[in-house]
Amino acid sequence: MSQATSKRLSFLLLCTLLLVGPAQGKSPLPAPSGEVVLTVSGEVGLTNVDDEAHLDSDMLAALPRERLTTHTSVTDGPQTFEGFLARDLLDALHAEGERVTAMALNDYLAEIPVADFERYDVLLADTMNGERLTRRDKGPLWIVYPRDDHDELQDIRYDYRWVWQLYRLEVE
Ligand SMILES: Nc1nc2c(c(=O)[nH]1)N[C@H]1C(S)=C(S)[C@@H](COP(=O)(O)O)O[C@H]1N2
Ligand SMILES: [Mo]
Repeated sequence: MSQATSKRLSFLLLCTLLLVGPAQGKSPLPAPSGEVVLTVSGEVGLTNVDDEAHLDSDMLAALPRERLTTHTSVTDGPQTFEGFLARDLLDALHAEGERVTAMALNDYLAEIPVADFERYDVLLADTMNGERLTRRDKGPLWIVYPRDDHDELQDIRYDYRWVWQLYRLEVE
């Protein structure tokens, strides 16, 4: 099987898993065919490498796309982000836990209650103002809260959860 064919196939498999949803029970996640962007470990129902979910950009692109415009604590003026909801990712992987530890390429980490993702449309953004976030600048993924929509999110207690250069989530 050519690489393009197997890439296409794993993409279709993931779409099927996402569409069929949790009712179907545990099914193996297809192996990533491209560079791994995000790894989810811990209490995840669907895994593909040992007991972790290793996700490439095609697999992440299969999640419903969301857009969010908000101020941030590190930029001037509102910015428009695109990506997928943290909630949709955890649902798609059948991940169940109380909190996630979000880990960044620069060794920063933050603990985030999963309740945040249920209460708010928290985005795992891969673009800002139409430009893909690169590892040099806040990429591959940036956790973005809908700060402008909820007064309580405009608070230092939430700012530290906006992990940029996100590459790993541990669900506990
Ligand atoms: N990858 C990464 N994400 C991060 C941080 C960091 O050092 N590295 N700092 C956090 C903290 S403590 C805050 S308050 C916000 C804003 O950080 P800044 O104001 O220091 O730029 O980003 C958060 N996300
Ligand atoms: Mo901070």
